[in-house]
Amino acid sequence: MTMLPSPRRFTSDAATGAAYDHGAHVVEWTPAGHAPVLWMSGASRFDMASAIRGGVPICLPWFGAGRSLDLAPAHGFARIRTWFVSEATTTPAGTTVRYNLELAPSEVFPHSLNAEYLVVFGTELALELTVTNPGTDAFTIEEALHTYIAVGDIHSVVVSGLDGCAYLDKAPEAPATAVVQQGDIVFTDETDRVYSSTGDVVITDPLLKRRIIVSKTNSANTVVWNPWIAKAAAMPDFGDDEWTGMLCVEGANALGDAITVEPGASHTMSYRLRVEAL
Ligand code: TA6
Repeated sequence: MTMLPSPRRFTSDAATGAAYDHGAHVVEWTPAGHAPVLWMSGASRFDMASAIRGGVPICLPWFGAGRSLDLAPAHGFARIRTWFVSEATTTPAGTTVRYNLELAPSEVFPHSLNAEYLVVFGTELALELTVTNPGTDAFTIEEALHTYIAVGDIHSVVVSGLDGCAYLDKAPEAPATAVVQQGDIVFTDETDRVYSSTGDVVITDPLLKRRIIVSKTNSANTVVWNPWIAKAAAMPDFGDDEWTGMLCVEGANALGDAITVEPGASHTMSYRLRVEAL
């Protein structure tokens, strides 16, 4: 098993941050005056064959097992490939890192795909994923910035901004058809939902005395996930008791909102985090 080299670490007046070239995987963002915003598992693997557990995994060119429900690796290749850093500049306002990836055609995804990922570690965390089709045939992708947020205790967290939005519930024994969110989200069991939503989402965390605002562009879906007890215990790279300290709120284009990219065209999805003290 080939272990990963150390991550790139960045410090500016605005924030500190860190990312691995493996998966262009952001693993830390701490804006000045706040506690770390991203969650990392203490059981994460750091080898070339595995996805890192926590931070911001990039799901591409499919989400989960894909729309056909039979694709592997889970969440696609991007998070287990080494990305190339084409720019890394720091000013007092923050650090900008530009990652690039060229995916060659494969049996499971028979298209060349180029991706560029812009990360700004500033007073906000700004992420921008651009997918370009260099080939001669259109292709369809799913994508997600699968962000793990650190929370004080999931039992006291409230998520607002999704009231009235339809969602597909992927939790065990959930209905196969979409349901509509009623009010804010509170967490009492495994929660795994793909919402149809383009708007901002607010994560209110009374224990850490902060709210985190998630903003997106060109993202039709917001995914909300906490594995709860049984699923946390079933994941070898996730500590059995870690589920209370994390929540995924992801910007995505998945399932029926997959994106078709014409030859020579590009699609850019953006995702931003902002922290406010309560
Ligand atoms: O985004 C939520 C989800 O699709 C869950 O169903 C769960 O599988 C999670 O992603 C983590 O997936 P991973 O392949 O990283 O273990």
